[in-house]
Amino acid sequence: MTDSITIRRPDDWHLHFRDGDVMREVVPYTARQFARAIVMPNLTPPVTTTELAAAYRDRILAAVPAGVDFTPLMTCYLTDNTDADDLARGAAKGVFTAAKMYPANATTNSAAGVTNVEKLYPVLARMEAEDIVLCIHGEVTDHAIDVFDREKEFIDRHLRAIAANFPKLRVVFEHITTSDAVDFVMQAGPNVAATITPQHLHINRNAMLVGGIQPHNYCLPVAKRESHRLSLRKAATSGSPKFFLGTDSAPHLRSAKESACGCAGIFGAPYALESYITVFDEEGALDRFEGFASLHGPAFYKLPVNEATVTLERAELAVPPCLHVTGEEIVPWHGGQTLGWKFVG
Ligand code: OTD
Ligand code: ZN
Ligand code: ZN
Repeated sequence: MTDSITIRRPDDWHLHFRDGDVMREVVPYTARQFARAIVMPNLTPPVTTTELAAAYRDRILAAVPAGVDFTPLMTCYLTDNTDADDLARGAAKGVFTAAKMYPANATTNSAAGVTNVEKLYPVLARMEAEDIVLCIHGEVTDHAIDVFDREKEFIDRHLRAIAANFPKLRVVFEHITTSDAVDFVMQAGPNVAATITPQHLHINRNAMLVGGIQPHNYCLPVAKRESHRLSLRKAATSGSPKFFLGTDSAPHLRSAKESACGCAGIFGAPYALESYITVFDEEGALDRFEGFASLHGPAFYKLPVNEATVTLERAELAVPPCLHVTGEEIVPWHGGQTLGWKFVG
């Protein structure tokens, strides 16, 4: 039995840091385990310009603990009014690593997202020409569509067309939750990839709805039925370079989650690697963990792999039931559970 594993230092290809005091307190959790992270731009107001992204990047860098090597990779929040020239300039200057498309109102702080995907086509054409990565929250927001079907519907209504119209555009289908998404990504060209969160590998929708409502298992896109979870586990542990790590860590205080209208989002950053490696261990795929965590993402983003390494050991890890951010309680992913792997450093 493998009791210890050392891999190149991983990156988190989908993450929410927020801003201000919360950001300052959550950055160290990510910087402890990851060398880089794709930072989502869904602040209020959203990060829509090179100038806003550069300033946000500086605030994040100021929150990285001394002596820790961590690089935030910034994204541009696409809207109906995105200035493609500014996006291209920001990408050329190295401020933007990608641009993020949210259908308006698909998830937390996405009200300024695009109201019509096709209207964004001129911007997508420019991104294809400049080789800028497009990250997509792939769910339709049509109220007539059942929340459990919104990802599949997005593929059928929009994603197939985007892939067909922009055959060279690099697209990351973020936080996929269905076998439909796995199938779509598998049959698409090498320019289409996906991130997978730890929660969607661990839980199905029962974890949210059985035995009382479980707000700490609620995130968007919502967890689906078991067959989808199994398909995600197969994809993540398959060794295919099309799938890589993206926690979608999205911190909300306990009070905001345990509410009559609880916020969507799971704070996965603190024990992210322990969570993912548990899945690879259960699937007998520890030899494929490094690819998913540390190699496939850089290859897709055309960035160098990290030179440093991290080690995880087989050991009991009691995840605290709650942590504190800005003096308030926040429940981490796996809070109160015991895991069988520990991040050593
Ligand atoms: N999902 N919560 C958030 C974002 C993600 O769709 C996402 O990327 C958030 O709180 O920012 C969530 O459930
Ligand atoms: Zn999203
Ligand atoms: Zn997210």
